Amino acid sequence: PPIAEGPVLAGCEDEQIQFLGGVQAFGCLLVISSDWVVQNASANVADLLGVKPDDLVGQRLIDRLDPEAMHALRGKVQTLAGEDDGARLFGLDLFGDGRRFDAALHAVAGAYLLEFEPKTSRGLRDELSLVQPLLSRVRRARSLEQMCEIAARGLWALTGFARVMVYRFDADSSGRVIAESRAPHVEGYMGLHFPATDIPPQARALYTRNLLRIIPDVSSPVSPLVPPRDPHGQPVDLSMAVTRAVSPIHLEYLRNMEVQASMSSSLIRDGELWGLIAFHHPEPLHLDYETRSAVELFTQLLSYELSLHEARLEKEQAEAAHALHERLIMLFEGGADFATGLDALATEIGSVIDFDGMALFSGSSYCAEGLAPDEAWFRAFERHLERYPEGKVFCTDDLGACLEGEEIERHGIGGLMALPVRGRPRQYVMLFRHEVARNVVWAGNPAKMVRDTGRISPRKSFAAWQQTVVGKSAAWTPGERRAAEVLRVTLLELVLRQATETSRHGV
Ligand code: BLA
Repeated sequence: PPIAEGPVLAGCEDEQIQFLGGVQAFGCLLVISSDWVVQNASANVADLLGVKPDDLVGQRLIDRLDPEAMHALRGKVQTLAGEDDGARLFGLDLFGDGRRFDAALHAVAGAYLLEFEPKTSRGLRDELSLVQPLLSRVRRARSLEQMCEIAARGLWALTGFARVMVYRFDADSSGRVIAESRAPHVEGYMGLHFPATDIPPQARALYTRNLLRIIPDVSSPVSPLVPPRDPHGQPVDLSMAVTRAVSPIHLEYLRNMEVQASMSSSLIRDGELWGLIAFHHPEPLHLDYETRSAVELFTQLLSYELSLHEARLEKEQAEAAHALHERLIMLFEGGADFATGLDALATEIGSVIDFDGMALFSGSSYCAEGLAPDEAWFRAFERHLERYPEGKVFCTDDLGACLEGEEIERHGIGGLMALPVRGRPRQYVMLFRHEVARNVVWAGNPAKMVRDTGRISPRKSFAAWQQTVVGKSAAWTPGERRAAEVLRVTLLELVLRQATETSRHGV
């Protein structure tokens, strides 16, 4: 599909989102020196404290805050050991006037970030008490999809956001909505793919350190820091700040999505960003810090459960690959050749590796089933395999790139594995996968989707993503690659046995 021209979106990765120098309207930020003097204040202290930021800068915090609150803050500072450590205080009477605030403290380059936002708890419910039962439900789920569905539904009910999605990154950092819970009046994004550029690398890196962010209102004004720089003339690093003003490009994106409030929390596996839980609302929506912390805690626990689940799957897959070896030996040791047993072979391999079609090439004969090209295609493609080391599984999820500049049709194939099961003459078992772009459809009604005038929007993202995946298939997982190596050895063994049998019987 054609993508509307617009300013080139390259350079997304160059925006230094930690140095944007301001905060959102929902909270204030003070940069405090190690001896508790205010170095910088966000301009909106005027609204929240009735003090001009200039009048705060240079003052000792103790002259401004309630002594008890001050004591609590000092106590928390002692607990900040590592770089990205933070401390949170909920319901603090910061000024001794009965107004309650939620506060965050982070260490940054010899100073502290102190942030506070008025407590807006919706009252009666204790959100933390909801985390445990939700987690139990997640644990009882049978599949990863179901775990994510339960999580999305639970967080939808807990937070009041109109659309809650579990978004999973692929190996190329593009991503897909794998679970969604939403109000009937908002568009569904379930199953949609988005290109890597929608969440550029510096944002992904930041989100592995700072695990939750909220934009309660995309149209609210940004409050700059006063003065804009630290005493050394450097911009203040707001990486860990809770109130950090976000990238204007991203705000434009959200507006094009007709999203007025957004929140996301990071799903981490082995220190890497595995995915995000993304929250959208068509009107402004602020969740207080205590509730956000419950969401963040739940997301961390969910990350852990997802890791366990994937580790379990990988183990099962390794076991299945081993069992496949046993079954294939039993199935074919009688001497039945693969060509006549192709159905059985496909079923067996399919229990361990996902594929859409299979072919067998044995020097003189070629047979195929499912999504598989004909023998002429294979003959043309064979040159690629011949350049490849003999004893190794050839594997690609980007057939388009493989065949670039050649006259060979793809026939809707995006990925293939070729398992050499004999040297000379070469003999292969081939597994094929669909091109991903053919498997996906835009779930919403494109005409109804969004005002498509902005230069970035989900509609265009999706189109852009579709273009990037032409000629590609879903990635072969590490488990599948390992299984393919085991399988190759099994098949080789069977071929050798048959050869021995044949020669012993003098055929
Ligand atoms: C940030 N982009 C984000 C974030 C999300 C997405 C979740 C985190 C901030 C938040 O919670 O709102 C993207 N949101 C999505 C996607 C879905 C969703 C894919 O709900 C799918 C359902 N964005 C672009 C382009 C650029 C870009 C072209 O589309 C670059 C020019 C940038 N996105 C961008 C930047 C950030 C971002 C810079 C970081 C915002 C920040 O934290 O300051």
